[in-house]
Amino acid sequence: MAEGAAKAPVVAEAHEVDTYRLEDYQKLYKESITEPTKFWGRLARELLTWHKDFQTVQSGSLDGGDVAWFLEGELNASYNCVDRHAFKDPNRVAIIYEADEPTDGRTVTYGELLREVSKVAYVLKDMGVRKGDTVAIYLPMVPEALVALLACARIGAVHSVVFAGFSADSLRDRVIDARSKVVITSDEGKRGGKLIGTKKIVDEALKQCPDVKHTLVFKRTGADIPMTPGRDVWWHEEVEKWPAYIAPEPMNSEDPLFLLYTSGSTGKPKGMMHTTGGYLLGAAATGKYVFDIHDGDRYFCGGDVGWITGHTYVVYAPLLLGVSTVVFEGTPAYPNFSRYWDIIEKHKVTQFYVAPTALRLLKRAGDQYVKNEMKHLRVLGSVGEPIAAEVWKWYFEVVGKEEAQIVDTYWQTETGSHVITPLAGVTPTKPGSASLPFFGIEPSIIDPVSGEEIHGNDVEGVLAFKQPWPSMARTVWGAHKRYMDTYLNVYKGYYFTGDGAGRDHEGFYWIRGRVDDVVNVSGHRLSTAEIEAALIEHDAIAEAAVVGVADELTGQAVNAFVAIKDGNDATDALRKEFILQVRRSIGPFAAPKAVFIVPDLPKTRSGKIMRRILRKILAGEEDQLGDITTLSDPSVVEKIIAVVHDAK
Ligand code: 6R9
Repeated sequence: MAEGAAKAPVVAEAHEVDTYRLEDYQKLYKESITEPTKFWGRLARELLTWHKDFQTVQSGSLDGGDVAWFLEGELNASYNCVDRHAFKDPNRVAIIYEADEPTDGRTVTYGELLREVSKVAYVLKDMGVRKGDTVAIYLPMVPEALVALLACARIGAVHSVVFAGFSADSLRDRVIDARSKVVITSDEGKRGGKLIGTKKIVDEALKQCPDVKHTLVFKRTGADIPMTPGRDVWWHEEVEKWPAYIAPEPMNSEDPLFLLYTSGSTGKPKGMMHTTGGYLLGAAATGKYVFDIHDGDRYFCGGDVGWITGHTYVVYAPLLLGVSTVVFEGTPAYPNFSRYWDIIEKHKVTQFYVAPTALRLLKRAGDQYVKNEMKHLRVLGSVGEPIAAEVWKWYFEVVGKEEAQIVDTYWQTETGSHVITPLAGVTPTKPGSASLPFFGIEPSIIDPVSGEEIHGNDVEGVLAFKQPWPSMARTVWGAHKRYMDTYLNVYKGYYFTGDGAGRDHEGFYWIRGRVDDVVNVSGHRLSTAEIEAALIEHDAIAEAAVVGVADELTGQAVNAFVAIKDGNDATDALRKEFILQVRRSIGPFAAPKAVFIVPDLPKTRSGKIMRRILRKILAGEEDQLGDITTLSDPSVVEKIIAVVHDAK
């Protein structure tokens, strides 16, 4: 179906689905649900190269939490992403590096990538990294970030990327939880014309990580930075020592490929574990069918390698399919608001993938920045948060000139790859709907009150999946019970997404957003509990409650309510300190947009904070607070309303 795909009509208003164009999808989808073994077995052999073929396509169940795919099969992720393309065509461009300064970029061919990955793999081995060990990666968006991931995969090490916007404390927690003994980083980063002290943050974090024996430091800017003797070594000096080819380690399909920490409703971030065969298949299959990736394409995903979008759609999907992937170090606003469009024009980009938050910013900046023709664009993807209909239309009309297909892709760190999404050129689209399930995904809408599945169309509830799929995360690192309790024990026999959703009269899905205490700021997933924990580390804070509020630019914004200890005054200086506390503890992207210092928080008699009341007050719906008589002190509500009004 991806071959010679017919352009699907764009449906601005709900109307009857054109069944003819959907026929291929529907046939394959049906097979993927009724005969998953046949479907995925075929695709796994078509899209991946196996060192040893598998016998058992799938075993285990959602119920048991023991899902496994392609059991006896052996393969290597770096072989699949690099070697097989390098052998065929070493001069093909693998990475198009767009540096922060538009003039500083370069390209890396598949042949060069193989050499660099092999050398770094040797360096890691020399540092004592063995199959199954985790390696922490704290790097900006440079080609070496991809090299680092693939070098780990080559020797069977498990990469654990930490987004380089995270604070020293967050990095420390992740290094300790994953028990990483090696950290790969850079001297500095460069983003939007500003320098970031990457290595400084690592040094700070490692003060409390005695088990880290080695750090490998990529020289990005050449800044004068301290190197700890015996621990820190330079990337460029180490790679010179080793040969340009090392054989890839054959890995079992179910061996872990990586950990990626994500926020949930409870305090501590979870290290989601993805395995090799199933994850790679999800990446390759969605790259092929959703993005319609073909040989010779130049593909650009604006996500950061520190998040799942960067893992699956900057690194794995495009490289598995042997095309060129753009690695963009900068921001959409530097040197001006045309940056994305200039990159697309310059490299004749065929697929572009970004979060709605960036689109909102660029739409607001004005259409005059989108002067480029961008005539090679075929697919425009959206990810990370719901895309409002007017932003969707702007993307389609102004960026895509009504020629490119919009794919609003819904998925999660836990799902590994797209789960509800249109297939470019195949699925008719409705602005604001992620449309239909990807192959192998059997969505269910569940009534959160009764816990029962709601059948039929025109229904609302929470979103769950009824069947295991290859790229689902297998566990939370070192905490399988937490994995079961968060995803598989909520509704027995289902995977629970944590999102609310509706299924319309044509069976299209509309994602409504999180139903737990997760907020989505600029497509970044944050836990309110985690931000609250950061706030109460401050000496002056007695209690804190964090809620997400709708924000025109960032989708949601973090607002914090804090009760301060006696002897402190509610000053602007103190509010600033609280914001700084969150920046230091988690990272700048988690900083509250507003901090309200209140005499007390609305709590039930059992002490549970009623965040619902805070949300209503912020939304100006003070007349719809519902029953507040269950509060231990209903009079706090008036006082909180007064504080919020004063601030506005
Ligand atoms: C890929 C990614 C996952 C959460 C998810 C949902 C939200 C992602 C979306 C979307 C509406 C879309 N989300 N894609 N909501 N429409 N197309 O973002 O992973 O960081 O784990 O976040 O993001 O709420 O549950 P992750």
